[in-house]
Amino acid sequence: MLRLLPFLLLTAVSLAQAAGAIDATDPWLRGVPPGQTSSAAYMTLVNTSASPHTVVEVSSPQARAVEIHESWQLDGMWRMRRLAELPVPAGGKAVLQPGGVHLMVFGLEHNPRPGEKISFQLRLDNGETVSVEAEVRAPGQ
Ligand SMILES: [Cu+2]
Repeated sequence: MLRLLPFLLLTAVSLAQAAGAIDATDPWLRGVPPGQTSSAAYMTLVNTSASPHTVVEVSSPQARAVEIHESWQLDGMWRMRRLAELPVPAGGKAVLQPGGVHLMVFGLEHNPRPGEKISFQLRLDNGETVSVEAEVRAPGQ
C-alpha cells in the first residue's frame, strides 16, 4: 500500500494542474408552469484539456436533487434513464440537448422566471467542480 503513495501523490498533482479543463457553454434551463417543480437543463461541456474527464455528480442550491439523464425515442414513446456519470472526451465535448442527455432537476425551490439564473455544480472525477449558471428560458422553448 505504501508503495502506491508516490504514484497517488503524482496523480493528485497532475490532476490539480488540469483544473478548469471543462467549460460549459450555452447553459439553459427549461422554464416550467407554476406548480411543476421538476425541469431539465441543457448545455455543451467542452473539454479543453488533453485528458478525458467525467462528470460524476451534479447539484444545485436551488433544487433538491439533480441527476444526469438520457432520453430517447422507442416505438414512438419517449423513454428516459439515469446515467451514473457523463464522460467528456479529451479535446472533445458532451452535448446536453432536448431529446438526448440532460440534467434532470427535481424539487426546484420556486418557479423559475425566464431570464433568471439557476446555479449548478458539476463535480468531476478528479474532484474539480465546474460552476454553471443556466439561464431560464420560457416554458415550451
Ligand atoms: Cu430526465
